[in-house]
Amino acid sequence: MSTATGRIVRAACPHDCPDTCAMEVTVADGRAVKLRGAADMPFTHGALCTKVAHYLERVYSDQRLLYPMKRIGAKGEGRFTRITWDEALDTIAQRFGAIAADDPRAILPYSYAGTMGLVHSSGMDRRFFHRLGASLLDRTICASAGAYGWKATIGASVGADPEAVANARLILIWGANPVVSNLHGWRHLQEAKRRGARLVCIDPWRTQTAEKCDLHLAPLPGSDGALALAMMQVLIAEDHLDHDYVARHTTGFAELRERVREYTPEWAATLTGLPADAIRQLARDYAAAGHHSLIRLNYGLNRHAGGGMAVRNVACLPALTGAWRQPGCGALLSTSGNFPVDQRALERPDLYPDPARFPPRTINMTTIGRDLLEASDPPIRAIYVYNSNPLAVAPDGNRVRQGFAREDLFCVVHELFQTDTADYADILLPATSQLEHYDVHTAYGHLYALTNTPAIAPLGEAKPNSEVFRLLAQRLGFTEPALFDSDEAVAAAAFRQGDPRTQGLGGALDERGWARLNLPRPFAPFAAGGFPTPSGKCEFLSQRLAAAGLDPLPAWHPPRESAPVSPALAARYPLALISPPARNFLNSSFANLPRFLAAEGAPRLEIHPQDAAARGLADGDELRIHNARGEFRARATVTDRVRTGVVVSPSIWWRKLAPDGRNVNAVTSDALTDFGGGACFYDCLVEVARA
Ligand SMILES: Nc1nc2c(c(=O)[nH]1)N[C@H]1C(S)=C(S)[C@@H](COP(=O)(O)OP(=O)(O)OC[C@H]3O[C@@H](n4cnc5c(=O)[nH]c(N)nc54)[C@H](O)[C@@H]3O)O[C@H]1N2
Ligand SMILES: Nc1nc2c(c(=O)[nH]1)N[C@H]1C(S)=C(S)[C@@H](COP(=O)(O)OP(=O)(O)OC[C@H]3O[C@@H](n4cnc5c(=O)[nH]c(N)nc54)[C@H](O)[C@@H]3O)O[C@H]1N2
Ligand SMILES: [Mo]
Repeated sequence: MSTATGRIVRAACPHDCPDTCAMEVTVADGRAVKLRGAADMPFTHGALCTKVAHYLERVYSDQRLLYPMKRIGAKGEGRFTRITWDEALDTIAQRFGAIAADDPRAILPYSYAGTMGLVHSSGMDRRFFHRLGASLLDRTICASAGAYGWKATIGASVGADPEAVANARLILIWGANPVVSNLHGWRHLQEAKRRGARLVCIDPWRTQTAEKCDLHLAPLPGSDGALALAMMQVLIAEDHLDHDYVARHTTGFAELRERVREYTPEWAATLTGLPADAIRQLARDYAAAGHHSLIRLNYGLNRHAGGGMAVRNVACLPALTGAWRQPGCGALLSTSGNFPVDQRALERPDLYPDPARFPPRTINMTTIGRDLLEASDPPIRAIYVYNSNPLAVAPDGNRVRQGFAREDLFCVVHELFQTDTADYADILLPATSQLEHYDVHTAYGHLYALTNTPAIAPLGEAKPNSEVFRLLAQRLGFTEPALFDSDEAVAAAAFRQGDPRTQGLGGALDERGWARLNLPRPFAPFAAGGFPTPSGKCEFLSQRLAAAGLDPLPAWHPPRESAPVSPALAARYPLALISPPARNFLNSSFANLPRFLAAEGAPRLEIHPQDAAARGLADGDELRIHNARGEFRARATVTDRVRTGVVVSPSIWWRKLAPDGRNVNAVTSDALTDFGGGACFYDCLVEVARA
């Protein structure tokens, strides 16, 4: 398409967000001059969020890395000198080759979701590291606990159709802040509200979302599992059940009834900090909505020691009332399981060279600090970071920093910007932005696949992830054709051949950049059961959990750092700290650019007036937030948006841009969740004092 003022290119937002927007980029004389949300893409609906509406400021930022560099200062100092791509690639290939000759598992790829594109986040990168025989990375830092709990119950990451939610009469927004982190999903929730639905927000913090709901319930962090158990207890004890749905489409109801018998609202009241009456009323309201209720979860409730079980407990609720029967009703955590991604074809785990000599070794990305310092057999000798900024985002940040500071660690960072992590690189490589490379996207908050067509040439000497791996494969003497596929060929392998959900979408994807999966509209996946579990039912009782040595039934898994579990710790560090997304940052992305820094101001800590008074703190005070793991500084916002006993620090700030060179992850722990080996970012006790 072209217009008088330029050519229009169809793109996709690369960022880690449920909304995965379709974008239109206007290009004139080789420069992107305008970027907006695609008006014809139903979910994007012509609008972008406060961050990506200004994506061109990111693309053309004077902070962009434009050529390869090598370190000349100490690790962490951030002093580099320009080198050629040949020198950079030769150095990496030589070091990787030498280490691999001893044991390739001493090399670790480290990546998450800087881009969610399949080619550049789970395509050529995976193929290269599989062929190298490097350590495998378990990508747990965000959603693995909740995904595990959900899948144990429902079977796959499939739920209510996000475009049909206006059909619901009662919506529980649970551990989610859609105004900030799912803006386009919020549009549909608002539509439900306009049509008379009642919105209830369940969040320890009075967020912008909570303010727009009819009711806000503020449970203590990590107590959602107890709240959901008590709701089940009321539904069952008062017989608010869809008996037909329960009989036909669930397993283990009798065992569940037995299990929840004692989990009364009175029991949950002390754990959640909510009045028993409010819990009972919530359950009765949920029952009264019948088949027309929706639970919109996000991952806020899964960043706790019991986060996997909490999501499982919540996921049981709609099968009790039969709410899955109605389109847009039931529950929604992620839609990603609707996309028939062919991981074996994309990632080629079969390229792993010698499993007999080097049995595959997996490193959990959440414990990267500990692993860099302590892993043996073999120790990590080299790390290649791309699509991630672990120095800012990984928990137990002091140990992460110590790990990356190891003089004997060979560190490659491929980045658009000189992040906190980049400062520790031996070789720092410049990456392309989304406007400079080709990719294909699925989504976790809607049902559309997207294609991203490059709009402009790479800036400076920037290269896409895939290209660097092709060049390294060549230098290491690898010959497998899969390591040299073009980006378009990798993308073509992304979806399972012959799956009806993606059959025939290619044309629309090429021309228009987006296409809805071939699914009924509206899509009510479990209206007649058919859960993708081993039993084909919603599994109150899970044989798979039993086989894994886990409790097969819903249960109460308390937060690790809480008064009941760790009274001595809670006496020293009485405040529960959560650090959810700041509206103008995307994890640590955008947190280096002037517009977004100005909008967020400074690192802040919200604290209740009573907790502030008890410590002699006033609004605007510079605070020291600390526990046994570390400390960071933030400015006090004294507000009743948080309940007593809870403090909130919107995140994720770059540590080097903070006056003390630290951020919130100095105090978070690298403990793992009950299911899925996830991170416990919001399971964190601290004390606060004036700095
Ligand atoms: N603007 C913006 N958007 C984003 C992101 C961003 O950084 N900025 N990040 C993206 C990413 S990677 C993700 S994973 C998603 C995250 O999106 P969400 O999962 O929605 O984000 P979270 O902040 O983790 O959790 C949402 C809410 O859960 C609340 N919460 C914390 N602990 C608990 C608890 O124990 N129980 C309950 N009920 N609620 C709790 C928090 O206060 C927060 O308001 O958003 C994506 N979108
Ligand atoms: N305290 C606390 N910590 C948290 C969270 C929290 O809520 N509180 N949230 C957690 C969650 S949900 C998540 S998902 C993680 C997020 O952790 P990350 O996925 O590491 O997210 P970002 O901080 O956005 O870092 C992504 C980096 O990838 C780079 N990048 C973007 N595109 C490309 C590309 O094409 N190629 C290359 N090579 N690089 C690229 C970006 O410039 C950016 O620096 O953080 C977790 N950490
Ligand atoms: Mo995330």
